[in-house]
Amino acid sequence: MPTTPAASPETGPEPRDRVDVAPRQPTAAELARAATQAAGDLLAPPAPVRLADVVPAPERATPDPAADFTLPEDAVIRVDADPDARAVAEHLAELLRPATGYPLPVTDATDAEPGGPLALTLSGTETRTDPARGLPGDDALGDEGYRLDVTRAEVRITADTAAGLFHGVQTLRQLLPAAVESATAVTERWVVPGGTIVDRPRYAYRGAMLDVARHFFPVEDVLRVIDHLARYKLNHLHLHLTDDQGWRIAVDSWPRLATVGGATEVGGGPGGHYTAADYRRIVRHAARRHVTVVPEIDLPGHTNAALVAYPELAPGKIAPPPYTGTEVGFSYLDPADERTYEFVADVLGEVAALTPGPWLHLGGDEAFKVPADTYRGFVERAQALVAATGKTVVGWHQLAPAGHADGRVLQWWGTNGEDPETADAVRRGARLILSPGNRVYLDMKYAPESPIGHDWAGLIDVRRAYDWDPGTHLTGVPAEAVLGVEAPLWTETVTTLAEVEFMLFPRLLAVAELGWSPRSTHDWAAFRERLAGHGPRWVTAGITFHPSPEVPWPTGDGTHAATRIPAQRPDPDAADTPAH
Ligand code: NGO
Repeated sequence: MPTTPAASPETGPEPRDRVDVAPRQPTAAELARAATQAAGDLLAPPAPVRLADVVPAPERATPDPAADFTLPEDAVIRVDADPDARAVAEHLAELLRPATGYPLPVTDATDAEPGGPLALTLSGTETRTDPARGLPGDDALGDEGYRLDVTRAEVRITADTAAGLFHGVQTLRQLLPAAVESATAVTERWVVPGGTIVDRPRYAYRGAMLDVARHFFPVEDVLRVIDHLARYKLNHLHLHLTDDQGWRIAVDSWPRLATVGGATEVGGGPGGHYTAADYRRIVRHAARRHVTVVPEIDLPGHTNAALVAYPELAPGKIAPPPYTGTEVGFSYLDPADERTYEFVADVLGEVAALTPGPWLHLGGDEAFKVPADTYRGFVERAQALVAATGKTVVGWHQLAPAGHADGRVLQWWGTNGEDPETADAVRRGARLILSPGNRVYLDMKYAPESPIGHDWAGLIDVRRAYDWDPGTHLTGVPAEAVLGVEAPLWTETVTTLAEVEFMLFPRLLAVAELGWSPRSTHDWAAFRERLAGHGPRWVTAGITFHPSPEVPWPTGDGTHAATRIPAQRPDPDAADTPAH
């Protein structure tokens, strides 16, 4: 029986509630019912959208109330003759066709035919910067920026890149009435508020993580999560692919990882894994939405599932029993055996070959049973193996004491903003992704009565997730070292897509705004107002969410829903399916 680990100095408080599975989890049906109940109050006809209502807040929005645009039924989408821009135009058409019922053909901007009123234009000025560093010059739109001009005659999105056009399309989507989220045609005046937006991100890295190891989520669920990220201009999906409870990615050279190591999950369910074709599908879907997949192979700890499949990798060469609980820190690969490094090289090589993005995440957290020197030696070899694949290392901040590897990025998940080892690694060249556990760990409960989630890093409702600054969060780390932010969703207590959405929404938007919007726009009172307008959109799109009492959701009678909706939680006595 594994023992409860002691907290390491940099991980903050003892993670007490990780010892047991949450006492009782709501079923998806319960969560959906709770959300729908709340949604009833939100389904009031929403007020007309204003240009400044966008989440994440744009860098600059200049409304022109005299210039509102109404989408005509015969609208045509005009786009430059560039395949990536064309793909964005097709995406826009796919977003608008179901609710409007309009045909919305996509045409080449150079066609002789007179153009339609929706135009996507590549500006042709290459003003890109290194995506990993800072903003472009004052007037440049850069790698992901865009300009949106709405006049009575047309809506035009201009960008230097297809990614910029894509983000502009997400803004346009939010400026249309909430009914645009309907899967079937509705009668509506499709008005876009007039004016101009000029917008670009604060950080190059804006992400969320899905733990598919504690509970396995099928490909379709992952695709939907990618759609959620893309809506709010998040551009990285980190997949936590391996852990004690399951190995989720097929590796040809070590086939039992998936077939044996993948056949378990928390609570004893059947688990599952992605074939190479599944994983490619995820990566392709993400790429089309300008989202980069960051695969994580968690090493050297969190490896029980791998050891079950290949006992030769275990210290003592004895197969451990499969693990379906939620303790951490007990398993590790044998760092003294050369076979371990062959294994690591094979796995990283295959995963890198399947991954078009630049990153490979090595994990590195909570290897409590590996002595510090041995751990450092292991990490340095693993970092070199990542470099040999041509990728750049990302790892949890426990990697900090190891030697610097070119470009390496540490992911901070502590809870107190003080970590001299991480600050030192930054001085030696590391950059940081910020995921403070007490701010953006989306597996934390919203409130004591939240039906699922942990609370070892505290309770996190929307304001707590929003009200901090990634640029100044860690003592001794200069703002330039911050590559961005990421919200991890660990899934010890999360078992279905509805539960995933319940934990993402609305906090995901707080993280999206911290990652994208200039600090000058940071304002809780304004954010909660803008956020409120998204409730009706999620209801229309069928997205489950937590109707936080901190947000003034719109209601039909003009009062704030938050004053009338009690804490929304499923009624445990009303279960129509058995608890897990
Ligand atoms: C920790 C731990 C994970 C847990 C998570 C739960 C990190 C980086 N390692 O975060 O294994 O699932 O907390 O909140």
